[in-house]
Amino acid sequence: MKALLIVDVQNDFCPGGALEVPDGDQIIPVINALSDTFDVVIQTQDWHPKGHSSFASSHSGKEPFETIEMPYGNQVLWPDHCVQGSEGADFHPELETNRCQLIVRKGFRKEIDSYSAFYENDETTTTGLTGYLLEREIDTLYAVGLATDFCVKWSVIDGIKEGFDVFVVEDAVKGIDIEGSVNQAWEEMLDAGAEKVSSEALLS
Ligand code: VGL
Ligand code: ZN
Repeated sequence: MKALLIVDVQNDFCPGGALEVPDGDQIIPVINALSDTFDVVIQTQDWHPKGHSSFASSHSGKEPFETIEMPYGNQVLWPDHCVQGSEGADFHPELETNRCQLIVRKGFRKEIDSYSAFYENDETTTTGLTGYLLEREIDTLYAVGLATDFCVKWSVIDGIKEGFDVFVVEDAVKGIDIEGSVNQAWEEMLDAGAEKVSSEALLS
């Protein structure tokens, strides 16, 4: 059984949002077309409390996109984004969400960021997604959404580590791209065992 995993298609990651991914909204029609063809659709939602430790504003003297050392390792600092209950945290209004069966919220612990749909950035704290997928007898994931170089990448790599077959739909993901991080993300995902696929191949 296969599932479509839609990562973080939220206002703050789309043009005009607090942490906008260039052209992030352009993938939405592709995702909507794909989601019609899947029996299981799962979404993730970045969902941070105010003052989250991944926000540059929580660290004096730090600017967005600088990095700091956290107890669990290196962490990029971000503009405040996807604050719980804010409009920026809402799914983009053009995203078709009615067929979604599960929403995995992540990043809700103040002290740990969480890029992946499976594990927080300490690579130990689970979101519970593996258990859900196993109980629903899902063995194959098709990953789409934002951002290629952060939440998509980590979800894909963790999904493979958890034993799932993972396809990444190349024209249904977009990245932030900090110093070549999108190309690097593709290399890491493919090295980990992900497969690249086009929406055209899936829809035909
Ligand atoms: C994301 C940075 C911070 C993402 C979330 O969805 O890729 N990136 N929080
Ligand atoms: Zn975030």
